[in-house]
Amino acid sequence: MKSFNHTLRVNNVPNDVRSLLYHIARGVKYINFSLRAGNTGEANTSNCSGEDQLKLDVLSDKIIMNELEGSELCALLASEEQDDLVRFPAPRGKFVVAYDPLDGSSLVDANLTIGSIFGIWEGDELVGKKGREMVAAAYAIYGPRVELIVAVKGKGVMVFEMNDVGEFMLTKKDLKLRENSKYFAPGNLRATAINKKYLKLINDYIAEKRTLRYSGGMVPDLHHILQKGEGIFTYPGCEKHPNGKLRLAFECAPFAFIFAEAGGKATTADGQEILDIEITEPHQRTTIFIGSTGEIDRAVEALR
Ligand code: AHM
Repeated sequence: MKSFNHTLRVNNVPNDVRSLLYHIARGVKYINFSLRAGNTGEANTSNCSGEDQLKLDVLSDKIIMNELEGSELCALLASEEQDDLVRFPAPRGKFVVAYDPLDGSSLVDANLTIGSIFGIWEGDELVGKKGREMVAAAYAIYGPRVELIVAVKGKGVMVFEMNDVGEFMLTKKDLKLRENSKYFAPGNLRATAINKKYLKLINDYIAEKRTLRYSGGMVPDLHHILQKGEGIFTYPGCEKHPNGKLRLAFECAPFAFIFAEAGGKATTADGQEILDIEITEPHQRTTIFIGSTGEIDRAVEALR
């Protein structure tokens, strides 16, 4: 039997972490149903980053919020879609969850693959935490198939696929990244207009006849790297946005945790480990280079 719960139990995932992940899996299932229902219109609201929200952004956020609140395991929730943190009154749970309920929502109208991302810490504060202190992280990918990828500290990366009755079943475990790669996923290419070192790095990849894989969705782009076992995703800053676009708590830290469990690496464009950056503000942004270790070292060196 390779059901979600059973797999986590036989891998000695602590009961409370397992139960929290179970609620996340249920939320992912409901988000998938909403996506398939096809209500892709705008909500006529914007989030704290000033981005227009879709009805699906709002609905996905509500689904995850309800699931996590219902778990009675959380002290604090931070959503990419909400300005404020949600704090639960005592007696409260022991976990903090930071999540992006629908990453890549600008791709929804084009019917491209999108995802949800979750980072889990113990405690009752998010500010002051580092990615390295996470106990688990997960992401869901809503493609032709729905998959939930889970990393629990020290237990590697597991892939579950949703079956036709909505259960997540284990399909792969112990995903590992090779040191070098032929794939590259270059985000924020606008930066090459000014940053000639970034332009040279990209031109070098092209000259080396590497394979481009970039969809504009962080979840599918990073999932491609994990599934193939190799690759690099780059998102440096630019003049207007020196820290890039992607958020530390909701996107970069959870992925850095998952990639570290797979033997990969994630740094800023300056070479600082993403897992060592302290969260000073829930919506703070960071540049990110993430993927096969040898590729990250090379890219950081190229931009030095
Ligand atoms: P979102 O918060 O609007 O969903 O944006 C996040 C997405 C990531 O999934 C992706 O890696 C990035 O934005 C792509 O940015 P760009 O449009 O600059 O290529």
